[in-house]
Amino acid sequence: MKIIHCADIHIGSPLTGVANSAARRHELLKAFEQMTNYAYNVGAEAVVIAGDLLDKEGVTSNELSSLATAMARYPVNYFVVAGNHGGGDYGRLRSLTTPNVRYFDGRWRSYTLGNVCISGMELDGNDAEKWKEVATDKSKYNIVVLHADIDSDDYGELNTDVLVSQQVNYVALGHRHTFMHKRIGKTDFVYSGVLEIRGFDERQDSGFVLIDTDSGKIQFVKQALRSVSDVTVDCNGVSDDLQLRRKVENALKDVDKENYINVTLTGYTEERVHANRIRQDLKGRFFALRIKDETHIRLDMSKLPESTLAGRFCRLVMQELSPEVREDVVRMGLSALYGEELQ
Ligand SMILES: [Mn+2]
Repeated sequence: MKIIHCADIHIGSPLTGVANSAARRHELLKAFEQMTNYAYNVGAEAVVIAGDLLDKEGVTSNELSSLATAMARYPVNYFVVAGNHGGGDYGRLRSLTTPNVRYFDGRWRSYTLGNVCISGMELDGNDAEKWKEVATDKSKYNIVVLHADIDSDDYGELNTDVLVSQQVNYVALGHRHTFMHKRIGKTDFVYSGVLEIRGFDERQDSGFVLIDTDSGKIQFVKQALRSVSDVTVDCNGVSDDLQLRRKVENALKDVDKENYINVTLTGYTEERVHANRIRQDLKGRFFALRIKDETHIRLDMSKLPESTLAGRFCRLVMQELSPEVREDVVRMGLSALYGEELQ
């Protein structure tokens, strides 16, 4: 039997600080819908969702209804653990979903689908007691669905010893946002990671896991509407902002404009350059663009005569300050002297 494991979808996330946040928020739903299409097309009988299907709060009725619509479309079973972001919104979701969607609660529950037994519960402060009553069926392939951290009890106790000794085959985990697979004894502990990244800070592959319970094969399936593209631009020898822009444009020629483009400027420039101006020039050409300036200035004293204020300032800095702080002081000092905005 084929089963899909996903988690950390965070529908309704406010995406504060993320470029095009409203469009992106809708794309989280699209990513979910795409996963349900995949599940049906690959012949999966169930999708287990190991927590954080919804974000903390503020999920709209439209989003909840959209989830219910996506899950009602095909004859596929869904098993949902809410996780540490659980709350009132799951009650609202529950009232909208069809009977093929089942929710775990504070006690162990098991569902049997053919030769597969799917168990799970919501972890809370009383986990030690609950771990005495793990529900599995040793005659079947056992999947346990939990939202927890494998290395700490901050989000509830994940008792790996009990799961291994109960010969659970697959532990479907949520909470960590990156795919991770760890085998202990004969038990596979797996984090699916996020279904879709939420912005620049998530640079890992997004997707879900396809489990084949007959062969025991576990496969991470990449799925991404957008991802982060890292581009490093070597700015050695650059003498002005137009040269810099040309370099950056050249480096971005082949990137997917629909991705999050993360540019880092490196090297020694001959003059101070202004990343913020390049950012302004390129505005609107990409779904989201970030430019980080890590260049250094090769300070050429012959271009800074002692007769000028800038020249005297730079000489003073070179004499008086340690190499570690010189560069920042020169950068800010010259900006101030030239009447520019400090960056
Ligand atoms: Mn999460």
